[in-house]
Amino acid sequence: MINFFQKLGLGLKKTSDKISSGLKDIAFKRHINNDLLDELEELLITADVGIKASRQIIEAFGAKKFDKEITEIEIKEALAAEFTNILKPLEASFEPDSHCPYVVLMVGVNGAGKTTTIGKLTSKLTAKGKKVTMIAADTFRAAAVEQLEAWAYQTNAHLIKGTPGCDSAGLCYDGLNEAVKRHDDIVFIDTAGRLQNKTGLMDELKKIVRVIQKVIPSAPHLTLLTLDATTGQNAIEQVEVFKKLLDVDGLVVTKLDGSAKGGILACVAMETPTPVYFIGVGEHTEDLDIFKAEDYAKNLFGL
Ligand SMILES: Nc1nc2c(ncn2[C@@H]2O[C@H](COP(=O)(O)OP(=O)(O)OP(=O)(O)O)[C@@H](O)[C@H]2O)c(=O)[nH]1
Ligand SMILES: [Mg+2]
Repeated sequence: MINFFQKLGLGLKKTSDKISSGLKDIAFKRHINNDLLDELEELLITADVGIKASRQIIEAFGAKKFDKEITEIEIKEALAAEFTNILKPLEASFEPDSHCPYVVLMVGVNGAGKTTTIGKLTSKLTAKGKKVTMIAADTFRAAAVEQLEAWAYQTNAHLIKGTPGCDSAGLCYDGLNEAVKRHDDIVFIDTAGRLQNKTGLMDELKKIVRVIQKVIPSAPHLTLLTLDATTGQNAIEQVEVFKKLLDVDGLVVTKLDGSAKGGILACVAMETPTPVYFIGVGEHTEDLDIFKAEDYAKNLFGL
């Protein structure tokens, strides 16, 4: 069975292939001069690394390697090292402590991967003996509740669901009280997907936060914003809008498999630095893992 590093490599292959074929065209056995640095910067921009991050990476690279003759593999290694420096501050560790329960609020736009991420995380946690409750706060769509219910069944988690169309904040209030009584370790609140420009639904999130604080004043202990990596630059706007509304503690970046936009995390680091708790490279439990800057950067450059 392949490990997560290899999966990440396969997932980021579209991006790394793009970078590799671009490098082949421009950089084989050449002296590092200003023209080459410009070409490398453009190549990074086309991989969604973003203008600021691309410039910073190329400046740092140029400062060390200017006027040297360098092979393609050395270029990749040097660029990956600079990329790691940019991404390193985004690393985060998920340590649900003994808040009894530790409450995780999952937010994000439609289809980003919120429910799936909750399912994958729960699967890992219940396997370690943790008691998990999931609250199906997406009360609009029956299919949304069924989807979470399937994960709850599969992972031995407790599910709290309401009647169709019921008030999601009220459901969170009741569900959290129940989880406290059950002495659960962790509660995941699965919210409905909401586009960042729909104010009604966005306000509802604030209401959920106010209501759960009536049960546990320190909750939510972790607010995670799920981003779909295939959305590219629009992800930056999503982070900014959700941050204005909520105390977003960190990100989950999904669908890094099949995305040619693997450079997007560098943009996040430069434009709106936010810790990345997990990355997803597929639909199954083993396709989610913590974010490691160096592994990510190496895979991005096909190393
Ligand atoms: N390839 C791939 N698919 C993923 C990943 N994460 C989630 N998905 C798929 O993306 C689709 C949407 O995921 P959901 O978890 O339902 O997304 P959501 O944010 O809960 O969506 P809404 O509740 O509709 O807002 C599902 O088909 C998932 O299986 C990933 O890392 N890679
Ligand atoms: Mg969902």
